[in-house]
Amino acid sequence: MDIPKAHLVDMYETMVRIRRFEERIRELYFADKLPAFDIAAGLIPGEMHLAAGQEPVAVGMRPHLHPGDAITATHRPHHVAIAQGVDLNKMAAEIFGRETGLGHGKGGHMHLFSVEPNFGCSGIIGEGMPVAVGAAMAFKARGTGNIALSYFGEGAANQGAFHESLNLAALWKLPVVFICEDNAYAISVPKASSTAIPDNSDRASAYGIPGVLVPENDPVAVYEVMGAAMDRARRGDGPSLIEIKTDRLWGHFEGDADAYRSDEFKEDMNDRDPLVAFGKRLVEEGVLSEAEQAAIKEKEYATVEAAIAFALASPYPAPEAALNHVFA
Ligand SMILES: Cc1ncc(C[n+]2csc(CCOP(=O)(O)OP(=O)(O)O)c2C)c(N)n1
Repeated sequence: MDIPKAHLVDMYETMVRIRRFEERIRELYFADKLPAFDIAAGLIPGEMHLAAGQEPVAVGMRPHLHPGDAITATHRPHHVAIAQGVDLNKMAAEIFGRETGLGHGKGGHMHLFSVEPNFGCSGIIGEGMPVAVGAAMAFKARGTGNIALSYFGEGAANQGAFHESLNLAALWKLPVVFICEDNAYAISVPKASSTAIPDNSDRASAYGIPGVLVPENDPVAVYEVMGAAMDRARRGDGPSLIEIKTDRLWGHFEGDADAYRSDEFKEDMNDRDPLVAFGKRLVEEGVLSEAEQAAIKEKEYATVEAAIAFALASPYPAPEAALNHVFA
């Protein structure tokens, strides 16, 4: 692997932090919703979309980011937000609906917004793409040298916003990279039932921009492809479209019976868990020993616990603050 060791270690640490965060959110989400699943009950009422398995798509871009770059993500946003370095304490507090959260506890897990770093996401599918185009337009006009990244699912790639965003970004040569996280299912709908071609990256040619397919759910492959696309955008050569074949290890939302995916599909998917695979590869290539990986886990688990403790110790917003920070 012709990649600086510091970048490999950083990607591994970030993958561990993301996975642990998702595991702990999952535990606490269910803690008081069972035995009969009650979506409105508990510490985190409402839906929860977790990204365990999709860590490579998020960490691969991380070493190439510059301060001031903007990212938009989706209703499944935690991995990307963590990889960009969004404050974990404030993010956890937002998920638990607390006053100390990124949005003072009013946005919840699908509506995480941060100014520094510049991150946003939305429960509206396809919403982030035009927003990233707008950010890229501002960067170009101001000559900041920054770029925008837009993450979206393969289901969202069939929205009109996808085509409109690619067209304008290509026409105006904007510094933006579109990243399709293809986890093969949009809720319960397999990609082959919604999309006429197997790879969204092929759609790039319709807009005269590069389209690159990353067939492996592997941080190193993502690192290389994202590095080239981000450099290209930063140089002023315009946008790219990347499609990464990834795996959503858990249900579409927590509580999803996930009966639309066969046992065989799920077994194969779990056998290729990217965190396990990357850990093994780092041992084999002499980058990080098992003992070093165990030490990383201990450190990252403590970071996640501290964020959750911060959130749970924080107050809920006061009822009289209900209309503060509401703009529409
Ligand atoms: C505009 C809009 N239409 C429909 C929905 C309902 N919805 C929520 S998630 C989802 C599927 C998204 O699939 P994909 O884009 O592949 O992302 P994934 O869930 O696989 O990460 C849909 C249709 C929505 N939130 N917004």
